[in-house]
Amino acid sequence: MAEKTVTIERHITEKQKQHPQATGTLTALLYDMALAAKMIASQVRHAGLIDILGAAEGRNVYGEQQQKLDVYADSVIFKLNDHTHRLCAMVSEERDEIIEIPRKYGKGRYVLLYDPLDGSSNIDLNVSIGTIFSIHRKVSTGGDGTLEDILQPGSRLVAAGYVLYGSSTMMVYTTEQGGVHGFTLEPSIGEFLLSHEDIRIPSRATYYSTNQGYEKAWTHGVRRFTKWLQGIDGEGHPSLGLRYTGSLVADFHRTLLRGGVFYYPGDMQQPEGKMRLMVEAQAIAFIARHAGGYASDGYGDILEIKPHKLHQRTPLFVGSRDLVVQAEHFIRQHDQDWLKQYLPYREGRQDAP
Ligand code: P6P
Repeated sequence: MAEKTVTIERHITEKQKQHPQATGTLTALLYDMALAAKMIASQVRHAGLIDILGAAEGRNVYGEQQQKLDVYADSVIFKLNDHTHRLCAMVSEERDEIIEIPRKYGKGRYVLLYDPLDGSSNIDLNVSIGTIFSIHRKVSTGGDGTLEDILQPGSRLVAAGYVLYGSSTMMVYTTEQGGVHGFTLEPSIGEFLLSHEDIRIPSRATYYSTNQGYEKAWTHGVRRFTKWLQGIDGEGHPSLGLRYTGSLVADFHRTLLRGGVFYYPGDMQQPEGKMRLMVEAQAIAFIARHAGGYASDGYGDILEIKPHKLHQRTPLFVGSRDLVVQAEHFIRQHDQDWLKQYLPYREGRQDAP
């Protein structure tokens, strides 16, 4: 745990000073994501009460038109970023198309990709939910952002992070310079304070995390991998406990801090899996890599996948490197039929079957 009192703003600014060529644009972008996190957290905190306190005609306690929280979170992030002249485009899990920067505002040289409120189906169960974001550098020559600027491999990301709305609100971010840092919101002063400096995934795993309710549909290799994690199949691996919340950010955050592996595999019904490559998996994989971990789709490094469509899905195995590599071994050994279905989709030679 950190001893000194450092706000996220000061941390981001001090990191920027280490790069004289930095213009401060990325710093301001990250700062705005921290502001969005505070605004979304304030609504998430009393989400469960809106139904109790909400006015009869569907308005919330402040007389505002009651919005679904994920729509609200999406609009907060959009409105904080559409006019800042820092972005040339945005991509949201909530919207089918590329989000253009309104004509009246100047275009910048970054692209912001985000899942505004991941796991929102858990809100009325009071289970932790999260926001996921990542930032690519513009590569095309024109002013407006294009698919070329967006469909870049995760290895080219400039920054990525998530916000976890849990027992406390935490924001975790990393940049291309490396280092993964966690900040906990002190609500009484509205500041994110450094609480987890330079997070490294522990080499000793504690949990595995997956929805084992789908085991019947899993491929043989994924089932063998799961038995190996439980210490049932194969010699020598200590059996791990199972933890699963059904909220990616919460399950990944635990994996980041305690070690282990989270996985949402592809299967023969849905070879491409469920996770969105551009607005979920790339960010998670970038953070995992900078914390000494690894993220794979079961075939190879998530960060090396060349995206071919905006809402492309991917299987996801992420956490302690040795465990994720072991998953790849089991899949290579036992799941050639699944690979034959999935690889054409991964390479953009065919859409999801
Ligand atoms: P399942 C939430 O809907 C989500 O996208 C992730 O946050 C989570 O990891 C996954 O889906 C849960 O899916 O099928 O286990 O409910």
